[in-house]
Formats: sequence, C-alpha cells, structure tokens
Amino acid sequence: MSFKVFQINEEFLDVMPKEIVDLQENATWGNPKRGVMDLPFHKELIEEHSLCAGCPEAAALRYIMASIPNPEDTVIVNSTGCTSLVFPHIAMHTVHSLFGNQNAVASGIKRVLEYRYPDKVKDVIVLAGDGATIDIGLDCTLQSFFRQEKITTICFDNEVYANTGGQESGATPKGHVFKMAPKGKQFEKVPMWQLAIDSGCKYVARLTVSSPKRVESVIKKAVYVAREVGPTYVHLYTPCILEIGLNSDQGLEEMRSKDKERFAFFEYISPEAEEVINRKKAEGLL
Ligand SMILES: Cc1ncc(C[n+]2csc(CCOP(=O)(O)OP(=O)(O)O)c2C)c(N)n1
Ligand code: SF4
Ligand SMILES: [Mg+2]
Repeated sequence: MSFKVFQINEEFLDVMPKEIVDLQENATWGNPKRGVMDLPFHKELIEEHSLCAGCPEAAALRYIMASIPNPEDTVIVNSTGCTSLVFPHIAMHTVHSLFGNQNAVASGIKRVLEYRYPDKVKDVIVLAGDGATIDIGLDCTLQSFFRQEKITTICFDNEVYANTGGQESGATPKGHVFKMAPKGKQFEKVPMWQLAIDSGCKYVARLTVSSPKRVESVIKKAVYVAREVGPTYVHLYTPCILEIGLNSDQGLEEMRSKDKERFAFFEYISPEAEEVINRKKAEGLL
C-alpha cells in the first residue's frame, strides 16, 4: 500500500488519456485536511464511468473519495451491483468480494493489516448496495458489528436491486412498485441504521448525498471512530433514477425532497465515539 497505486509508469505517460494523468497530477493524497472543497481543483473518479448519466451513486462515491482521511492507507471492499461499476475508474486499493460477503472479507483484511503493520494506521471501508448489505449479506454485516470489527460500513441505499433490473429489496419501502415487484412491496423497509445501533455500532449516520459537506463530515467521523473504537455505519440514500423514472438531472431534486422526510439527517454518537470526534475537531481534522 503506497502512493504508487495511482502513479503511472513513466513510459506510458505520453499515451495515457488526460483524465487518467489528471488523477495522478491533481490528487490530494497525503493532505490530512483534504475534503470536498478540493473537488473543483482535482478529481478522484474518471468522468467516463459506466454508471447511468446522473446516477447519484457516482456523486456519492466522488464525495467519499475526496473525504477519506488516508486514501493511500485505505482498502475499500465492495460487492457486486451498480456500486461496483465505479471501482475500475478510481485509483485506490479496492477488493471486489463475493456478493453479500463484503463485511466478512473486510474483517479478515482489517485483522491481517493490524497483524502485518502493527505500528501503522490502515483503514478498511466496506461500500456496497442495499441488496448486498441489508438482504443477502445481512448476516455478514451484523456479525461484523457483533464482533466489534474496526471497520466502516457504507450502504448505498437506492431501495432496489438496480443492477439486476429492479427487484424489491429489504430496503424498499412498503407499497413501492418496481418492474420486478409489480404488486408492490408487502413489508416495511428494514430500518438498517437502527439495527446497526442495536448491534453495537459506535457511530451511525443516515442521510442523502445532497450536501457534499455533510457527507464529508460523516465519512471522516465514521473512519476516525472505526479506527480507534469499533464498527461504524453510514446509510446513504442514492436513488436509482433509472428505476424510479427520473431524468439524469433530477437525482439531486429527489434527494433534497427526501432530506425533509424519510432520509432526514440522523446521527447516533456513542460516548466513546464522542471522545474521538471532539479530539479530531480540536486537531482541526473535522
Ligand atoms: C452471489 C451472488 N448472488 C447474486 C448475484 C446477482 N446480483 C448481482 S448485482 C445484484 C443486485 C445488487 O443490488 P444492490 O446491492 O442493491 O446494489 P445496486 O445494484 O442496487 O447498486 C445481484 C442480486 C451475484 N452477482 N452474486
Ligand atoms: S441502474 Fe440506477 S443505480 Fe444503477 S447506475 Fe443506473 S441509475 Fe445508478
Ligand atoms: Mg440497491
């Protein structure tokens, strides 16, 4: 793990697309105060990614990438789904796990890193969709919380299995109709943020990605607390504009409307987490 992960072999520099050279030349790695305010001057995600145009997952990933405190010493574990489509377009250490297994794989990686580098800070972040986190992978997600693994879990909740064409998931609200849920969901949405608190997470947040600064604050808190105290969980509403029939410029509007209702900002901070957060604020890192 080193800065070399985003460095291009000199012999290829003249043939690489400008976007990829930009990733290397304008990266903010190594600056502990990096954040979303740097985004106008650099980028962390190649524009020509394979998600739908205007997909809020792409914006969410961009804000997260800009906010991670130590990208050169961070491993992101992801799972199959639309979320995973962006990983070939970023310059970071990522591991693609079997669908649903992401928190088990991340637990192993975190333990090995602690064993191999006892004197270094190494952060492990899980980033997966609602199907992977709340349905098929729920066992692995919750067990990692129960075991108090020091990892951050981020769920991109678009309330549907988007990548496979629109099946309902545990995160789909009651009554919602999708292409492959024509009668409407018959059960309530799983309140994953509450399950995370009940299962021992030390810091939990639920929000949309309408405000980049708020995403930055939440991600930094979640990573710092996981590093020192225990599991943390961030639940982000990233609507699938395709499956709910919106145009590519309507994702932000959709998130802003949900800021006032189902995804109103909610934060749980345990006493141990509060101590870390206050210290990081005093250090100017939050
Ligand atoms: C072990 C396994 N089971 C099922 C699948 C099929 N599969 C691929 S993507 C996907 C849906 C992902 O949904 P979600 O996690 O909500 O992510 P989204 O695509 O909505 O971002 C499924 C079920 C798979 N690839 N591997
Ligand atoms: S199908 Fe939905 S979640 Fe997937 S890339 Fe398109 S808009 Fe985004
Ligand atoms: Mg989904």
